[in-house]
Amino acid sequence: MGSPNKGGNIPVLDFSSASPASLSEELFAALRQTGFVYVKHCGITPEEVNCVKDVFTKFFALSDESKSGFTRKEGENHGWVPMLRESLDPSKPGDLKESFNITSIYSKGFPNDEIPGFQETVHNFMEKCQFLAFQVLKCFAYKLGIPDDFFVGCHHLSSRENQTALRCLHYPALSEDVIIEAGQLRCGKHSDWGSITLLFQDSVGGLQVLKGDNQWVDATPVEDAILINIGDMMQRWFNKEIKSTLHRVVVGTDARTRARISMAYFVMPDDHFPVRSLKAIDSAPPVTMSEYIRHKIATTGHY
Ligand SMILES: O=C(O)CCC(=O)C(=O)O
Repeated sequence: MGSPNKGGNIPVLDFSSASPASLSEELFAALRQTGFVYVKHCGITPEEVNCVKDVFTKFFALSDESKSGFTRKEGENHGWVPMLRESLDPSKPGDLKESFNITSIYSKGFPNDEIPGFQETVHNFMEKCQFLAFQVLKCFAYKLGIPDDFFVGCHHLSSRENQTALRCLHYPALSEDVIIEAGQLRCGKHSDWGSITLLFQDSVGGLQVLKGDNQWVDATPVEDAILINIGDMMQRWFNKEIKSTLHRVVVGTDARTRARISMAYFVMPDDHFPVRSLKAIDSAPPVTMSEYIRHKIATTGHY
């Protein structure tokens, strides 16, 4: 089992030292605790992470006028989402963040003129994420004793019938003229909707996870480690044996002086694949990712 300490409240696993069978057991045991696990040496290097972070940082440094040419369109997920536009927890004021979502490398709207190599850099990174995601999905199949490729076979991550997305979030340092309202967050509390999420944080911190005892605990960043968490669909496949945990990003005491950047690769099953529990017969009825996204948009008011 990985070290329970270095990630604070979240276990840390080393992917390099484990056989597929032990990796599957360790991953599952770690995820049972909070639905989150840090992984190290998992095939994506810190240099590769920095390279893609760099092109997103350049994008966020453009003027709002330049960025507005890439604004996310109604009914789509791809594109730029300005500060305060979303409140992932609809009961709170707008989130103090901006983001750039990439739904597919074939989407239209990449700032390649402003930032040469943007699309290619993002594409290469998404391929790396896809490889890691498949490795993790195979571990889950192993754990359930079903064919290795069961989950991989319903995650055609580069297809137009699949909503898997890379989202870079920028939490800018908040100048004095930005009023921080009572209860306002960097990113409101929510669970992720898909199968799993790969999260790349920097060293600033602010991410919190809701534990079983209803306490918010810090997901303290671990150097060169990637955070993996369970989404609502994987929770359903496992009949809640592993949880899709609520999480949020709070406004840190240094928010006026320090910016934060994170990147989340949201892995989703194919739009029309019926997701039902693989553990029990009498569970909730199957749901497809596209039905679930429609339901979430209707109930939360945003994509
Ligand atoms: O920025 C983070 O650390 C978390 C972002 C997140 O939870 C999300 O975009 O769903």
